[in-house]
Amino acid sequence: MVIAYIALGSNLNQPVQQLNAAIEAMAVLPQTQVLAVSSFYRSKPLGPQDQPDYVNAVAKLQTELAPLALLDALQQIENQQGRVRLRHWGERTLDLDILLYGQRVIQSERLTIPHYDMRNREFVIIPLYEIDSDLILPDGVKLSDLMKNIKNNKMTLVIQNK
Ligand code: ROI
Repeated sequence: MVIAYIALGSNLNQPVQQLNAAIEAMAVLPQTQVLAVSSFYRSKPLGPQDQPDYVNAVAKLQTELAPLALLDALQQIENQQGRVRLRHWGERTLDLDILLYGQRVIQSERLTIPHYDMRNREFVIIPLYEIDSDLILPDGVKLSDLMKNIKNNKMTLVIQNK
């Protein structure tokens, strides 16, 4: 059993419903339980600004799926929900990114864990901190220290404390 954290993001086709459907789909994955889900936050796009705001959240899973099996399962959920990606760093119906997989560090063709940019993204750090304020990354960095680096949180709450 491993604890994995998944970042959810959407800015197309009713983002709140996209996230809720993704959480329901993760809850019925084999050998997997959803232990917690953060609040939903509205965030300004990282990338081109001429796209809608995002809704972001983080889910905490307990799973027996191996990292690549979990990735396959998450990509299947993205595809089931009619994933559209219109351009690089552009709008998308659903993104499910593995942020952390236990304390594992993985660098392979398909997977980089921890997520390469998670520590710079307030729409990841803030919901993650809401779920597990005492989390420590595999390199020893404390999530609480990453929280201190967030200068002004520009996000707004969409749905509190799912
Ligand atoms: N920007 C925000 N605010 N939230 C996201 O989930 C998100 N996802 C992305 C890019 C295009 C980098 N920008 C984002 O993939």
